[in-house]
Amino acid sequence: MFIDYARIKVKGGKGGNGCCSFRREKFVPFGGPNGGDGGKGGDVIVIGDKNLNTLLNYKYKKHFSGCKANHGQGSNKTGHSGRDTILKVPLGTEIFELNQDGTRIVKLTDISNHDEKIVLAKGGKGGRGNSAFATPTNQTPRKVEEGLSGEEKYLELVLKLIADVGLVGFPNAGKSTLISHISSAHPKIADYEFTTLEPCLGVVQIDIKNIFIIADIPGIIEGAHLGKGLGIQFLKHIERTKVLLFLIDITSKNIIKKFEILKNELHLYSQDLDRRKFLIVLNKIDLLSDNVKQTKIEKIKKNFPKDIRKNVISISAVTGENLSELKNRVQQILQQRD
Ligand SMILES: Nc1nc2c(ncn2[C@@H]2O[C@H](COP(=O)(O)OP(=O)(O)OP(=O)(O)O)[C@@H](O)[C@H]2O)c(=O)[nH]1
Ligand SMILES: [Mg+2]
Repeated sequence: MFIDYARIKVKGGKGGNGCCSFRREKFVPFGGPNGGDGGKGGDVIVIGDKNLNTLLNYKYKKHFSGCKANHGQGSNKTGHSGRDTILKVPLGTEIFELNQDGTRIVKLTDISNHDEKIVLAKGGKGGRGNSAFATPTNQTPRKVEEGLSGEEKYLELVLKLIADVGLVGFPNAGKSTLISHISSAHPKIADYEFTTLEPCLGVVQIDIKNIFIIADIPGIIEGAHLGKGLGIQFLKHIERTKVLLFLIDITSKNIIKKFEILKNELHLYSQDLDRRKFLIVLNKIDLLSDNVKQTKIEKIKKNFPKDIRKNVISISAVTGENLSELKNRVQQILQQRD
């Protein structure tokens, strides 16, 4: 199950108490204090894991605590520290600290690398044992400290997948077919709308040195920003991309309008996304007969404003026609300096 949002509570483990003890040995009368300090409570630590792609681990279990530390012991033995609790999250997870009422206070981190980690809630310090309180005037202190409680935080986890290229299009345009042909991904493909219900990433291999990651998301329709269809909730997964591919079925009516609708839905979601580099990919050219194919493609291209005409490319995700050219053009854009 793909989960891209979770709210959890984290708490560091409690520190161990300091120990009150005195050295008691044969022939050593009045042995001094030897109560050790309590150990430190375990931290709650988040760590990025490239093998994960969902926050499912945080859908049901919501509370995570570091382990309690052991108390100090006689003979100046410090208690064992509590074990840390490790929370693994997929790359692209943003973590916000929340007030108790659920409003955001601050962004704590944005985990984008494998093994990247930060402490979310520190474990409590151990209390000092009585040997720490011995002074020249009080050589038999009975004072000890209690271990401190760990930090406690309410957190929001938001996953925004990390990909280089995002696929945007109406349902049925062939987005999943395309990603399954050019990458390692195998999403469900079917001849009905909203086949794709959750985002999917695929790795596209250009050559030995060059790869890029492409994201397939559920289809967008007019009014998606108002919640129509599956809404625009999935657009966050293409927010971090560098290039967008607007995929449009070449046999559909009013292609320019379709492109404008898609652009507008993106614009209403985020102006930043609206400014992203893009290609307009006309798909399903295998459905056009050979004698009209080229003229139709040229005619459609001409209908686009001059400045974006050069961004139009036509392909067939099913037969593979022009897919190498598409991959190369994407790669060229990715290599451009911003
Ligand atoms: N003839 C032809 N059919 C295609 C092509 N690409 C996709 N299709 C068909 O179009 C239908 C929809 O394909 P999908 O890849 O599921 O479309 P999608 O854009 O992912 O759709 P949603 O997940 O609903 O948004 C399927 O029946 C595909 O076989 C193409 O290049 N040529
Ligand atoms: Mg799909």
